[in-house]
Amino acid sequence: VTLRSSDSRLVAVTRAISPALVHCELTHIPRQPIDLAKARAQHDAYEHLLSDLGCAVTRLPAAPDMADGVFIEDTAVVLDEVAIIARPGAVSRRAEVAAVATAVSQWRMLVDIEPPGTLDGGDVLVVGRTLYVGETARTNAAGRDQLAKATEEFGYEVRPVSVTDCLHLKSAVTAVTDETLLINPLWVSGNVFDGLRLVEIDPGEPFAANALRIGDAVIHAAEFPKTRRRLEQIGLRVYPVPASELAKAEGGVTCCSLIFTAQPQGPRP
Ligand code: CIR
Repeated sequence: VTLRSSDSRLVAVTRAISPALVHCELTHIPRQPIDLAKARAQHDAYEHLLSDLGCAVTRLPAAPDMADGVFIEDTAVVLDEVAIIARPGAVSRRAEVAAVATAVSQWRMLVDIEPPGTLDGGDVLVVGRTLYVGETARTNAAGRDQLAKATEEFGYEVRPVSVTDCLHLKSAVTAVTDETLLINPLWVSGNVFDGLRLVEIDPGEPFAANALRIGDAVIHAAEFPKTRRRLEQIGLRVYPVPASELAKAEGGVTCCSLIFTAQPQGPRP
């Protein structure tokens, strides 16, 4: 794996799986039994892969009363210059942010999303200086406006994106290179992403649009081999990880980490 020089010291913050995971929030899928031991083994393998791909992994402890705490992506948006501490749309998840804010404050200046704003990190897709933000039940207009205000001085622009039939924007579309998105066109329209190359998921694998890019490697759930082949066909190096158990909690591979450069960067000249 070749990491771009700006990525040369990547941090991945993760959070251990809570024993309460079986009581997680569910919106679009029915509740199924989750094998906690298997979920933990899959999560461990995911962390090992992050480490093998060059990330320094910091794992926060689980909180027994925070069922969805493992889905740490939703609690913050960490940019090169600043970290936005989210205010999750699900009330049950609001307590998750405190420990994440404390951890991330080692690396970044923090800005909090305040009421009445709500924002889930899973709704924010960063492509260069564009922040595509899902219009979902979890992220409202006030949350998007606060994100825009906190980041405009660094040259970012927020673009709202409508999303249907899935939880978060990044359930429907993620970036696999600087200029390529992996997309489920049934859940989000590709029209918003002008100038970017779109790779569609295999239609038989609706949850396959969630991929996690680390440098020029792509982490992808092992349950979606047909979509994986599409990524390999355009020359990407895909690392499949078994992710079946957390998928039953409506989580994917991006959800389980916050990835950012160790060195904060100032505004561009
Ligand atoms: C929730 O509903 O909040 C969790 N059960 C799943 C969160 C998944 N996070 C993500 O897609 N970023």
